[in-house]
Amino acid sequence: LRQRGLVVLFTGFSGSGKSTVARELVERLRSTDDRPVTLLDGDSVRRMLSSGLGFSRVDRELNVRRIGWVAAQIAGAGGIAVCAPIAPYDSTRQEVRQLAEAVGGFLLVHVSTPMDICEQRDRKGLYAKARAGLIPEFTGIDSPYEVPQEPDCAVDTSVTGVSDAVDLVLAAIQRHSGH
Ligand code: GGZ
Repeated sequence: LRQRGLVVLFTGFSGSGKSTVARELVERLRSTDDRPVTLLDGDSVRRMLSSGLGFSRVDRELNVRRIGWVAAQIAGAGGIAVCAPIAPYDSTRQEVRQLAEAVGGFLLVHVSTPMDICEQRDRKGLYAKARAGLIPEFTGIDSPYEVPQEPDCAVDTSVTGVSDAVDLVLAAIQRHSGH
């Protein structure tokens, strides 16, 4: 009998470390789990699946719903989908949870790095641009981020290293699958 599939949805600010932790998680899963693993990163999804969408509430919801649908297809076929959009709206995250749980498992991982630290890091210079008014509707500045109240796992990359963060996510996956 084939194992059940799984959707792992990361959520957190730009620059919180979602992609870094998600990429490392994918590597670790590929060497420890029999199931095929697919990464749906914010960047590649925006380029390949959601090109043309902006950052209004409606567009973000549509983006995250598309990710959720693809992820549920993967989970339905017995795979693991690791997704790393900002996913700022609770209702959309719940929708993805419903879709995923109907075909496999679902875990919400909050990358809870505080926004002031993401802004201090400003790896891509986006916060500076947003503060200067060059990027409208920037999450945490003039677009909301709804903090998840009951994530399955929370990691703050300003206090936890990437490898320890991945350990915490893997432990949550173990708990979730009941061993
Ligand atoms: C937030 C933005 C914005 C605005 C461009 N607000 O650090 P990044 O660059 O690589 O990650 C951010 C990414 C967010 O896209 P998502 O698809 O993950 O967002 S959502 O789940 O809300 O649909 C950032 C960049 O795109 N970016 N403009 N206005 N982030």
